[in-house]
Amino acid sequence: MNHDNSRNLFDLARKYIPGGVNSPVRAFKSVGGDPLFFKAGEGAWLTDSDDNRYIDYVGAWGPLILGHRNEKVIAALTEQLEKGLGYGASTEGEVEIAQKICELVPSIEQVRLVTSGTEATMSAIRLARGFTKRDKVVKFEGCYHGHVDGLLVKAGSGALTLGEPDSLGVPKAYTKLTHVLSYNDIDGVKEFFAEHGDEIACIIVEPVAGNMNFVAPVPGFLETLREVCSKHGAVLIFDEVMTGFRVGLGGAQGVYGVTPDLTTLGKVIGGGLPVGAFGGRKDIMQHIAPSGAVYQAGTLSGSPLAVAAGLAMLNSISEPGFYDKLGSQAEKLVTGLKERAAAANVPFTTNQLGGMFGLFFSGESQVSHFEQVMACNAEHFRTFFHAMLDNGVYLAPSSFEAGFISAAHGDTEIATTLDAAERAFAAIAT
Ligand code: KE4
Repeated sequence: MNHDNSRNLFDLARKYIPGGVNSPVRAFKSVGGDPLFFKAGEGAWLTDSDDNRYIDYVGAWGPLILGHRNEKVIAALTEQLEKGLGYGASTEGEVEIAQKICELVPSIEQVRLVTSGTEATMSAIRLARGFTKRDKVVKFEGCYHGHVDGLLVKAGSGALTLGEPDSLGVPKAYTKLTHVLSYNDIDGVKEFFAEHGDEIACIIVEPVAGNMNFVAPVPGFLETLREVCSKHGAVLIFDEVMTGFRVGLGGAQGVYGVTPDLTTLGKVIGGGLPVGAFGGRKDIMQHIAPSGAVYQAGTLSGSPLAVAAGLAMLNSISEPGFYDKLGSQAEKLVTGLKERAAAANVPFTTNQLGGMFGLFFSGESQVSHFEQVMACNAEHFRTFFHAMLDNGVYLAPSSFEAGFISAAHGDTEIATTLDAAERAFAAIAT
């Protein structure tokens, strides 16, 4: 495949944009080589700047659950464009999407729209601190909640689990208020809360972790988080920016039957445009300005264009059978991949839930902990990633990211992907 235009664009981009990208994961750092520049998407397909075409399993990192340029989303945007781009004032669409979100996610009694997942998680944590009048928060190693200062921490040493800054520019004063526990470590959570529970404002967790590849909660893990938060008066925040409307219509909380106090959303609810949201128990949300004393604001919050796209998407995914079909296509994909890896004698396993999946070059039968993710064969992933790219399949350019399928991924796309995978696994086996 010819990538001259992407390469020339990347050279120019690095002159004007740090690292040549507007978000680090796009730079192909962990897979090597220069990043691709794309110019169009249609259904399950992407076209890059050299007119190469790929079946897309990134889907703009989750939002495009209907595929690129879904006709209903485009129609809704076109209609709104005739009326204007935004007014800096309330619109009927904002009420409609708020009502729709509250109907689809019963734990959300009130919701505030923002313009990114980071803004949603940052605001939810400020709200939890304001509501509980406590400062300390708990997160889990391997979970990512956006580039919120206090959450850019790596697991501290020792039992105190105090967070160490994981980025320059983050004051230690911020991260020492963040405790980092191990995902799926039920006993560790119980021990920590037995000692510190009454100091904790909130737990923030990805109910299905999609930023350490794809790791599902083990039975009892989410239930334990619910128990310790209820017992100690801490707020349980499910960060469903990625899993919301992705793993099921009611999100991960609907799949696992565990009710958080607050939920953060993003990606799918914007239909591909900039939207985030946080919402939950009305007695907590009431503390958000202007009804309460926890300040939060945003110029483009509730943008009519983003709301129009989000509403069209939410209405489409609410149709009966949508997730049955999405999940069965994803299952076909991961089952076929495992079969081809086995045929090539390549150690490989997968996780999958709804329209989200994880690929692991690991001999483990099941990957459920951060340590297992870290032990995967990075070299095999890199070889696989580039072989798939050369065969017209675009996977997330990092072995720590989840994959996403859309309603536009039909049997043809799955079959073409599996043919490419057969060649890619062979490239590893040699
Ligand atoms: P944004 O601020 O990027 O919209 O959302 C942050 C965020 C919050 N919570 C979860 C669970 C998330 O997955 C994210 C962002 N996800 C990444 C993909 N792993 C976005 C891709 C990127 O950083 O470019």
